[in-house]
Amino acid sequence: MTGTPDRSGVTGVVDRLLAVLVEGLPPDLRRPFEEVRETLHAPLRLAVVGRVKAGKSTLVNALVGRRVAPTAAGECTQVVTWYTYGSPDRAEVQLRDGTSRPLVLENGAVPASLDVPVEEVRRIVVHLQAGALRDLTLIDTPGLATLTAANEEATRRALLGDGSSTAAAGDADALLFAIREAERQDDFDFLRDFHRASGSLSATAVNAVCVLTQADLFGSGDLAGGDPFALARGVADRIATEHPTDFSAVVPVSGLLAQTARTGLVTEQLARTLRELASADPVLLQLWRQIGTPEGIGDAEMTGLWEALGPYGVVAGRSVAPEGAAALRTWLGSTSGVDELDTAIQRQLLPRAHLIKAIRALSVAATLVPGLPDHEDARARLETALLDPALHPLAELRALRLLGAHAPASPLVPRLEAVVDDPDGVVRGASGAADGLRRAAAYATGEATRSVVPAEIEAARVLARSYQLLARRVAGSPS
Ligand SMILES: Nc1nc2c(ncn2[C@@H]2O[C@H](COP(=O)(O)OP(=O)(O)O)[C@@H](O)[C@H]2O)c(=O)[nH]1
Ligand SMILES: [Mg+2]
Repeated sequence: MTGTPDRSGVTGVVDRLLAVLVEGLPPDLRRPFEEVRETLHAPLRLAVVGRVKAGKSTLVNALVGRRVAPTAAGECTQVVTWYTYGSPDRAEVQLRDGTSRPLVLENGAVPASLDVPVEEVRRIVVHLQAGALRDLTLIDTPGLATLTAANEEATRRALLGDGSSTAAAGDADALLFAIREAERQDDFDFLRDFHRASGSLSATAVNAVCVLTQADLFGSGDLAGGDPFALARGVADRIATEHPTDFSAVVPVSGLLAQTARTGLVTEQLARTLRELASADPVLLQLWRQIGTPEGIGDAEMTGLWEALGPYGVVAGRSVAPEGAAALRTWLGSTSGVDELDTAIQRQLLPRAHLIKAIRALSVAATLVPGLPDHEDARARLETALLDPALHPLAELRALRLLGAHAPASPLVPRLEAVVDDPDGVVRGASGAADGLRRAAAYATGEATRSVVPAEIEAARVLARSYQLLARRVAGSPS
């Protein structure tokens, strides 16, 4: 994944503001501000949330490109775990008392159980030299509605903060919502609870993507009911229609197939085994545990194949297997939906990472300011700073969020998205550059008077200012 540099200047402005606010203060008052300043320059923290066994850890492995998170049929992610870029590969357990101790990875993976009581653990941090983590820190969670209260509590604290002011906005910048079809109604109850509990961090189309997990298992388990991915797509489209304001995208994904594709499990040997099943009857294939493996294939081989690919992957993958392991990997990446999920993350979350982080930093700062000795002065400085034109992209993102909530079909949505995500492209596309941008500003101002929807009026005003600021930038630049 490639990061998008912050060309807007927002990060710098917020960073300087936070530094100025605590000038001359004692270290204990400065520390929380300094912590939040660091987050401005760190990769986006993307938390995977959802019910236990939704397939979160499997998805994390697929996105990281390694089988590093423990996955199991039972509940096994016990504590919140951060996967972050770093070299050499190593892990540590951070305890609630502020200390930390090294954690030995077992065959490159986080052990499924720890030698410390989970209540004492704040989080595990795993540093990996994995390209996918250069722009993202992935946070795996035990999941809400877990079997044990302690695990659920850990998830809530990680996402929603533990009540202390620094953690008030929680640890995550953005969310992947993992929803499993089999528990659909429950999952939406969960989403509602999450919204209620998370306040400012609620999932919105600006910072959340929904993943419909285990897409390979949709429909009837025997594959007689049709293509599970097509069924999953139908459900995903319906969720997207029903929740336009919650998610910027709803993507059906088979974490299992994605994990297999991306963690080196697709070998030529696996492709060969699959090829040998070419003529087997799909229905009998799925009964192999009861009636035995097809001729020439051992139990262990078949078990390995089944664990890596599941029934759909085995049956459908046979047509690709003759082309070899590389083709099978490509097919799995695309069929599993993980390529599409990557695209959603890269197009919808990463380009906005600096804005999402800045908004979060400012809201944390706002909660910290009342605790400062000179808080009247600090508040005034914070409010003045918010008027800086360099922070206009934050107003754009807020307007986009509002528009998403109240007028998702507005023609202003794509235009706001363009100024948020690709201001340079907007400048290039404006015929006559500065003049073109000024005309666009005038048009947007007109829209503000034509519309009767408050969110749209606000968006049009914000957009007019965006074009004006871009026009000023173009007119003022030397070229
Ligand atoms: N067939 C299939 N099984 C999956 C998929 N994702 C996860 N699983 C299985 O579901 C179980 C729970 O997965 P896990 O990732 O540990 O769930 P978590 O509790 O949400 O982290 C494991 O046995 C996985 O192998 C998937 O996409 N397809
Ligand atoms: Mg897990």
